[in-house]
Amino acid sequence: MILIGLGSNMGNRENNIKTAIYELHKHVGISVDKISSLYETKPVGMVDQPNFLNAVISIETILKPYDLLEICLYTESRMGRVRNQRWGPRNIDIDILIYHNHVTKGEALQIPHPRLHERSFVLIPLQEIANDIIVYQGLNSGELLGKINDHDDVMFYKKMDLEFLEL
Ligand code: GSY
Repeated sequence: MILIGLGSNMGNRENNIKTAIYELHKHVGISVDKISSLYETKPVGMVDQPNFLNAVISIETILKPYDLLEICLYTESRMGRVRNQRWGPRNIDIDILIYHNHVTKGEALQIPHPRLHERSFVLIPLQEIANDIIVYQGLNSGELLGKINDHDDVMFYKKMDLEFLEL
C-alpha cells in the first residue's frame, strides 16, 4: 500500500486538499483509490498558527519513490506553495508516508515518514483507510494511537468521496 498525507492551513483549505488529490490522480501513472475524511487539527510544531485540515489517501502507481516525490513537489509548486518557515503555515503539504515495505533514509526523502508514528493528525485519517497495515515497529495505527494522547486535537470535519475526481 502507498499512503500519502495532505495538510493545509492557509487559504481555502478544503479546496487546496481536493486540488492536490485531483492533480495527483490526473498524473500519468498515478491513481487514487481511497480517501479518508477531512480532519480539522490543531497545529503541531509551531503552535501559534491556524488549524490545519488533514487527510490521507492511498494510491496505486508505477512510479518509484523518488519519482513519486518529484510529482508531489511539482504539485505543491504548481499550487504555488507558500511556506516561509519550516514548521510554519502552508497552503498545501503533500508527504509520502508509506510506500509498501520500502525503507529510504535519504536527505530529501524518508520512508516511512519519520514522524508518522507520533502524529495523531496522520494516524487518525490513516486508520480510516488502512487500519490493518503495520505502520511502525510492528504496530498498526490503532496500537500507535493508544500510545499518544492528543486525539482531542484531531476533529472530524467532513466526509470525502472519490466522486470529485471524475470531474
Ligand atoms: O507535516 C505537515 C505540516 N504540519 C502539520 C499538519 O499537517 N497538521 C497539523 N495539525 N500540524 C502540523 N504541523 C506541521 S509542520
